[in-house]
Amino acid sequence: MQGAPYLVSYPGMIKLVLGDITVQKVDAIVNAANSGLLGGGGVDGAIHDAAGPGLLEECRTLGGCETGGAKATSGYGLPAKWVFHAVGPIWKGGGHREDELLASCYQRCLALAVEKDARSVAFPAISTGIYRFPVGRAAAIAVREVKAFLQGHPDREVLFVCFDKGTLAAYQTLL
Ligand code: AR6
Repeated sequence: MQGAPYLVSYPGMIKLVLGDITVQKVDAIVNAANSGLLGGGGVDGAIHDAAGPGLLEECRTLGGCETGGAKATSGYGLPAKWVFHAVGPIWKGGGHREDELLASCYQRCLALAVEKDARSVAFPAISTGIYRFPVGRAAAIAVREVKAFLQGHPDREVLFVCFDKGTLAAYQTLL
């Protein structure tokens, strides 16, 4: 499912990729985790499988993470040096601060990118799978937060890695 990336030059660089986040050659990949940070299904399961058992061992030391937050670990067997484990909100109809909490995930991950000096960061569409956040609405928040970040950090590169064509189309409409 790998495709050639769509490039959008903003102040920095935004790349839109159809494919698997675990194979991306970037400094950091973002995981759509849950508050336990001990693995799960979806992209979380794929990242743990690809990284190997060292990732879960380090996750056990983190003490979980609140919704809207993110914590960093090493990448272990992944091409990426870092994994930023973000905890997106579960969609409950939109009246439970879901937008704000999702925006916070992107902000926290981008702050971790600065802290760890990760020049390139790949995001999955956080919360849009098992957590059922509407894809178009989530993509709009993701693009807004990344563009705001790149204004102040034009030397960075951000990838949106879409696992299916519907998700890709949502980002393409916005970019
Ligand atoms: N690469 C890129 N994107 C992927 C991949 C992959 N290998 N696999 C799935 N996606 P989800 P959530 C896409 O469900 O909604 C877990 O159990 C997927 O198609 O992974 O935030 C956690 O432990 C969708 O577009 O995450 C939590 O309990 C996007 O990644 C819960 O799921 C996010 O889907 C988090 O749910």
